[in-house]
Amino acid sequence: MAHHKIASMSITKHNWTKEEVIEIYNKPIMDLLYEAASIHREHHDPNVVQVSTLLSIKTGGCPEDCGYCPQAARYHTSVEGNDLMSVSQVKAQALRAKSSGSSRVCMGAAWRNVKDGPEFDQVLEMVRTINKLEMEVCCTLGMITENQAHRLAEAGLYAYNHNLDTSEEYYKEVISTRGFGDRLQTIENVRKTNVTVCSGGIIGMGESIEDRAGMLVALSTLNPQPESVPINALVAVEGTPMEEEKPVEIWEMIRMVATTRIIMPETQVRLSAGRMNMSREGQAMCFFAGANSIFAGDKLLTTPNPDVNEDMKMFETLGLKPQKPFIKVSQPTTVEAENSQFAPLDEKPKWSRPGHVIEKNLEASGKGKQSFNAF
Ligand code: SAM
Ligand code: DTB
Ligand code: SF4
Repeated sequence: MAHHKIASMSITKHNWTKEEVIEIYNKPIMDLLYEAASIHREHHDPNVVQVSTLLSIKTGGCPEDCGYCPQAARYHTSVEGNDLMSVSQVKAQALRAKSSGSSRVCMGAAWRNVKDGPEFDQVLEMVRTINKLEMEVCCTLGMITENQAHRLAEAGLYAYNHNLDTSEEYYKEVISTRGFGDRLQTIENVRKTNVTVCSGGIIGMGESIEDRAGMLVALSTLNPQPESVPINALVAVEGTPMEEEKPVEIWEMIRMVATTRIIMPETQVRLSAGRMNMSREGQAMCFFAGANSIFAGDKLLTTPNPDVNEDMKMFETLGLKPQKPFIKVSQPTTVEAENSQFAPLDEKPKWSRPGHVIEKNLEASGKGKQSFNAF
């Protein structure tokens, strides 16, 4: 049996085409689920699900115009901005997350990109602190340079999250303040270190199946493929340009998860934002289709998420076990600030600013409303 299992191991393919991915996505559900579940159990324990806790260490006031995001300063959402959290606050939250079964803390900051200075130094200290708690540490801080990636790696960062979010074509309809190429560049910068890459996207933003496939092609042709791929269903937040988008159907989520699993067999596929709208049965189908990670805790970054006790009850019902930390990749060593090999370079990287007009974004922003009225 064991021999058979090894002989049938699918080899990771890095040249998926959009047509091939669309064909997989559109398979009859029974065939799609069977194929995805089979590949899933060749590469992972199907009864183990990794649990991450999100922590918004710097909320709101972001200068970008991402059409889905409640934290963009230009949209009128109910998100209240906060300054960077203290290291001791972060430590307390990480300990809470650990005791509720999380193996990873993912710290998010509403930044366009990281700037060298006291705030980044404070984030590095948060990374050191959480790594010393024997938890995997992930950060999502916007664009970073190679030097900043090395400094995060030295502090003991396990993963860096930077989503492609959608296809290169549809990206232009969602964000005008940076380009798709900037995302790829940051992922490349992370790849120069031992930090693992977490990159995925959002469905339900009005994109086509072709766009979903395009995003998956962009992710799966990265070599190596990202160690984790979050699949988010849009949380349509009032005040954002996407406030009126219809919630995605559970079948779309199942298809997206299954397709991701088939084309990226080794990756941890994370069932991310949008679980508030999913039944347990729907989520179970996603786990069967190859999702093997979730965000736990009653809040994502700014929007609600299922209660962690309810999630643990669901795990019990389904016979799922939370994954222990450092199973896939060993724990990084933390280098203290005073022993760092990488001094800040105070670079001024040339991230792009396409600046094209996205009507929906303009209308939703305060400025847009004023100029709209002026006509
Ligand atoms: N500012 C950094 C950046 O954009 O990379 C990090 C934080 S940002 C909030 C991280 C990710 O959250 C985005 O790339 C997007 O995939 C996801 N996200 C933001 N708002 C969302 C929403 N309303 N629904 C689903 N996912 C969302
Ligand atoms: C990811 O792919 N999803 C998370 C995490 N990475 C940073 C964020 C989801 C945010 C949902 C909207 C909110 O709560 O603000
Ligand atoms: Fe800012 Fe990130 Fe939100 Fe875009 S997704 S507005 S960069 S916090």
